[in-house]
Amino acid sequence: MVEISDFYSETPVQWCPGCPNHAILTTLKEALVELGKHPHEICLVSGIGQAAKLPHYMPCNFFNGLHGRALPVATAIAVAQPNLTVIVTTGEGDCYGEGGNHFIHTLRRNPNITLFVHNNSIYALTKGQASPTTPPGERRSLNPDGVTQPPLNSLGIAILHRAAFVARAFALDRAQLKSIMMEAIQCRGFSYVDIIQPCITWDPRPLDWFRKNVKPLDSSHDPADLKKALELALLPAPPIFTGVFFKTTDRPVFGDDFLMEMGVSSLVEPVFPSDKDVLKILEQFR
Ligand SMILES: Cc1ncc(C[n+]2csc(CCOP(=O)(O)OP(=O)(O)O)c2C)c(N)n1
Repeated sequence: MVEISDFYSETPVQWCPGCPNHAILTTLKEALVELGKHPHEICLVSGIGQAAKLPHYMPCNFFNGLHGRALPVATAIAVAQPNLTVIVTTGEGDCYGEGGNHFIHTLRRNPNITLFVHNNSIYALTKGQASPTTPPGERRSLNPDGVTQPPLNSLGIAILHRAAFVARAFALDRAQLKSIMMEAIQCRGFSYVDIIQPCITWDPRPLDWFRKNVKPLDSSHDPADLKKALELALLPAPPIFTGVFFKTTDRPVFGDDFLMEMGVSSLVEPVFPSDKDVLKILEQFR
């Protein structure tokens, strides 16, 4: 049986005390425990940013690469070893800005991976520049007169491309976040969750602004209804709606055909080196 202590890591967490990223980290661990996933069954993939540091704080397999480039790496890992649960953690700058091209093409491909975007509408690691989701009029360090361009409608784009699972959650609603995370991880195909993660250091809006303006979708919403999901995603914010917007199982999963043609279930075998071997490998980098 897997326990929350199996996900304990000694690496000191670098986020500000009180940052909602801590809630996302704890909730992800709880979701994985509840799903019975062991750390060695998981591969976390990230790019660069505060959000992208999350894999450092979990003792799972992980790949931390270039800014914006997590999705193609994750796609390759999922195809090469379909038995791994592949999860991408990223910021909205990393995913919709630097990695915007990969976001779009991953939607087209529909690989069996889960994407969690910590959306704080700010480039937090580099100290407060506007990001692709900063609301118009908001002042950021390089936009002292306020942002003039409209934010990217990432949920709208994902629904339009019929991603397997499209949802938005709120880092401070941990019960809803956990249930959405569990559903996303269990869903086969590309599961995408935009997580509202207010930045307590650089965002001029206080946490209470988010508590007031983030609202769950009406429980009558049917995620199979693409047209309604798109309508909801196109509504002007605030309020910022959370919940499962769209779900479908009718698209082929990227890599399935290829593996079937090759007559194999994975391209690589998992290797479990002993603790002693791992320490020997790590010694080279000290
Ligand atoms: C190619 C490249 N461009 C820019 C940077 C500088 N940079 C590092 S992190 C970052 C912003 C990350 O923002 P986001 O993804 O929103 O994550 P957050 O820090 O807010 O969690 C930027 C611009 C970089 N490292 N590489």
